[in-house]
Amino acid sequence: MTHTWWKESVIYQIYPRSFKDSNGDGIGDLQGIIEKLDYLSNLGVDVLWLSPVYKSPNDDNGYDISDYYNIMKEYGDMNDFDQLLKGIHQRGMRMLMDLVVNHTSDEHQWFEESRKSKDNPYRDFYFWKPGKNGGPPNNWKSFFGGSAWEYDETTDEYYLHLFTKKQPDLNWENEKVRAEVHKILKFWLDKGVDGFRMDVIPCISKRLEFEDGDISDFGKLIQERYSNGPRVHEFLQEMNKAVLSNYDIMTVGEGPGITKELANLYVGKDRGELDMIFHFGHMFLDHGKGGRFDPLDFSFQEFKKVFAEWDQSIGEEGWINIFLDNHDFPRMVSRWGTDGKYRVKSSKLLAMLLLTMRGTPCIYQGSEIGMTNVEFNNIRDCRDIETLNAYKEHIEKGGDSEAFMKVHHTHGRDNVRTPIHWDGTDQAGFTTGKSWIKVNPNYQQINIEKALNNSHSIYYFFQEMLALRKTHKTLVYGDFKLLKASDKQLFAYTRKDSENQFLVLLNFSEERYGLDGIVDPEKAEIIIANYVGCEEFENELRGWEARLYELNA
Ligand code: ISL
Ligand code: CA
Repeated sequence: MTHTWWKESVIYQIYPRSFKDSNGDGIGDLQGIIEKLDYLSNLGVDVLWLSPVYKSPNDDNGYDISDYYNIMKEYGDMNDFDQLLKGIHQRGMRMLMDLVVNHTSDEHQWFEESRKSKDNPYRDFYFWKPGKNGGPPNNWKSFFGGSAWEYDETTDEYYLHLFTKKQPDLNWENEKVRAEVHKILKFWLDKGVDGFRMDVIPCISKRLEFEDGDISDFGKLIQERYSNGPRVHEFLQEMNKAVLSNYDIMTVGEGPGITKELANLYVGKDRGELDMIFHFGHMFLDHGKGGRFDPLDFSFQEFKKVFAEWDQSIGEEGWINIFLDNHDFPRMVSRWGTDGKYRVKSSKLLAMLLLTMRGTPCIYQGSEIGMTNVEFNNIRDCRDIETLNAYKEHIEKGGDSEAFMKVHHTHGRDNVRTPIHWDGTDQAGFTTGKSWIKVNPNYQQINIEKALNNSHSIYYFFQEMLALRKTHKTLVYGDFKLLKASDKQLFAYTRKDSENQFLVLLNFSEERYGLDGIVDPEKAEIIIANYVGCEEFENELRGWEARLYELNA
């Protein structure tokens, strides 16, 4: 397998709005990130991915861009950006920008022109259609509730928006649109950024028949109607050839709707498209037909199977990301671990999982100290447009508020968007003012200052795991083999290449787990574990215990 810096890197995702506020307005900003660069560099991550920092009216917290060449006022200006980029590079790290080009804001100048008249030169930058039988052109639903079409009086037509109505979809069929996207890429790459995370990239090519879909199953709708459209590979290859291939960068596609069977079409080494994708195999496991607010049970075996099957499908051909949470999903410890008594142990266990699989791992801000989901008792405390829309729909259908808030607590996006806990002072040290979204009340117990003062903290476990991944390239490139696939408690696998072999044992339970026949103490040496003092071999794993062994043949 070819070795590259982007396979050997670990990404850290920053959600700028909630990372660190430098000027007391309650909103995180670029100077706030600059203040904390040493913290990030000491953790040992290589690449910082910034969720969008471009000018935006913030209907979807920056995922609705109104000017791709300017910085959001609340975050600072281009000088701050240049300073940030320089600070990142000075510390030997790299920066990934978030590229959101499936749609723009409705306040982008292109859309403002486009909606003016049917013959406006920008009309074809978006999808406009006449209504059908007094309603929208088809039955497509937006990711965030309601129809994916919005009626616009000025020209008596509907425009397409797969996300909110303030996020109209760009028409990639129009080569002027593609040329504009190439120009944006070039602008930021020439500034020196090191790559892009591309938002909902499989959705850029639309199925122009605009056929009705099966809206009773949202996952299916994404796959059959929204993702992997007929020209997506052509568009990506064109973009790669025209711009990306001229730079030594890293490109990461966000891939809702990309199945493991299709993945190598995007990331196969000879395809000339993307370097890697975030897949949603595990992230959608507990989403029912109605999406995230229609939760489903799933088994631990299914969870393990996702990783094993994806690894197999990608093989030596392509590359993927490994992630357990991000700004769109609940906190990893609350979701896959447990945020009660075993919070610290299970956070470390998940850190081991994240950092010992094949793929480029991505750590979401705050998870390195085991931040948890947040109890929002009142919808008035919620900020996410997806949540607000879903709540409204739920209540209109006669649903009960408490029931919704319960699901929100385990599935809503605001869980991961509250401020980072820098210390135990008021507002968790995030701001000297008042935060734009509530602070998780557990900030006195869980915060970075405390973590840095405790050598057994989750933070230092991450740091150690990151260092191990740097030292042992087998953990990056080695073959992944799942053991005991049907076991209901143990996640076990080996990573192996011609140089070395590692065994990872993760006990996903409070119950003990016997290791007879699994490890031969004569042939296995513990490299790191999440219980202190388990250097001496013990033939069972304790609650949420995680061990990494080096095996000698
Ligand atoms: O979270 C999802 C659905 O509830 C995912 O299906 C989907 O990947 C996600 O909504 C797409 O995410 C990206 O694009 C959105 C933005 O709101 C997200 O924050 C971003 O990550 C629109 O730009
Ligand atoms: Ca600020």
